[in-house]
Amino acid sequence: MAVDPRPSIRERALALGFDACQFASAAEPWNAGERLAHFVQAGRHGEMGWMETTLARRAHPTAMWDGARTAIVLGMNYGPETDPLPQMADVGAGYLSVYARGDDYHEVIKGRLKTLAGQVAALTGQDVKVFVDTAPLMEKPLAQRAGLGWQGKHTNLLSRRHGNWLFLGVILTAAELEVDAAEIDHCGSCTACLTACPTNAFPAPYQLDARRCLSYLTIEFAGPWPVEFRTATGSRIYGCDDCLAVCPWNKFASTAREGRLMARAALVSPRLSDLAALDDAAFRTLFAKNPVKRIGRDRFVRNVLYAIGNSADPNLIAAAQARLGDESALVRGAAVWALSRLADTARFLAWRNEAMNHETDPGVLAEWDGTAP
Ligand code: B12
Ligand code: SF4
Ligand code: SF4
Repeated sequence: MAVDPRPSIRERALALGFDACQFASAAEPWNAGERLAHFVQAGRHGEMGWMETTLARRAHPTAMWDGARTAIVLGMNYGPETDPLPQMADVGAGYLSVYARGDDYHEVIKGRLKTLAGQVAALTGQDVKVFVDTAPLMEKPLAQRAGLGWQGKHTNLLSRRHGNWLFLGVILTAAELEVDAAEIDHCGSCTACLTACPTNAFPAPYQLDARRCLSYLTIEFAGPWPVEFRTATGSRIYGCDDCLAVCPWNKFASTAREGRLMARAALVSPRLSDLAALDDAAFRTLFAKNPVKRIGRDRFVRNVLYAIGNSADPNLIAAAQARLGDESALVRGAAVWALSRLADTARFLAWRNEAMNHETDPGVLAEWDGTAP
């Protein structure tokens, strides 16, 4: 391999729509595997049993493919047009995380990674393997090693160039290519992501307990949630962006240039009443080619009903009532919970109106103890 293939690989990656393409050793040892083992031993993966069963292969790229020498790490920017968090003020609307508002990124990235991998194989004459998310490979530490960014205190990879909105994908190759310098940590004394988390999911900076994370609960967790998290989820019905969105490095972020990752209008602030009424066919149609489809209708409607319970909007009582006879026990249980929450709200409003009618001292409103009228 007389000519350095990296500039050509990078150029092709950018032409395929990736926003970053850098190189790291796939063979050098690291401590990420031990940290992953600690995460799993502490039970922080919750019901994601596949993390346990693939632990040995996940520990290091060579544990999965001992021929791997270089990792080509790709990033694709999915930056939103505006800060998404203010959208949660819209009572009656559900909040889908930014990554789930367009086409499924696995589908967007996979084909392009394969195309690029074919080109890498042709340029280097060496074997390649392609990974995006579902394969047992730790993408974030590889991306930090390749200099794409650093793992922040919220454990995601962020960069000075793209902020927090970057999907990752990896190609492993048997070719020994020159590598880029690893990125260093630029979090400094900031703790914005840690304090923004609505469920205190960070036992320490740089560590996440997935069992407390709303992204895990809304997407990965199959059953009824502990009540503590039902109230904390607010209107978040798929994923969560709080720790990403509050990060000050987003001031350097730009809007996604890949049209398929941009938000579909129907998935920004969708009405909770419409979502609660989705049957399986309507759910599949609304979320065609979108990542939400993966969790299935029942789990999604469970999330919607928790959000309805949190809405404090008596207009949503009918939407929850309509689910009391649902075929899914998970959905029925969530509907009962939503109605009990809304009943509290309705009783409070009735009590407040009563108090107002009697020209009661407004200070009395602070005395509501949940029992009157
Ligand atoms: C499992 C998983 C989840 C789980 C667990 C998340 C997690 N932080 O691990 C859940 C379901 C909660 C999840 C949520 C999300 N995910 Co996810 N997820 C994954 C997956 C499949 C594996 C990640 C993994 O191995 N986790 C295990 C832990 C142990 O690994 P880790 O975070 O790297 O752990 C490091 C730190 O704990 C650190 N550490 C531990 N102790 C200490 C101490 C010190 C001092 C230091 C410095 C470091 C340190 O070292 C560990 C090893 O690097 C990856 C894809 C992949 N194959 O890598 C996507 C991935 C991480 N997810 C992604 C996304 C987008 C998300 C969400 C933003 C989606 C959303 N909006 O809801 C949230 C973010 C939540 C969060 N704060 O992390 C992207 C992240 C892209 C990026 N720029 O980082 C990935 C890479 C998918 C992709 N291909 O783009 N996810
Ligand atoms: S995604 Fe949400 S719940 Fe999960 S750690 Fe970040 S802020 Fe907390
Ligand atoms: S919010 Fe602050 S601590 Fe968290 S990742 Fe961003 S810079 Fe680091």
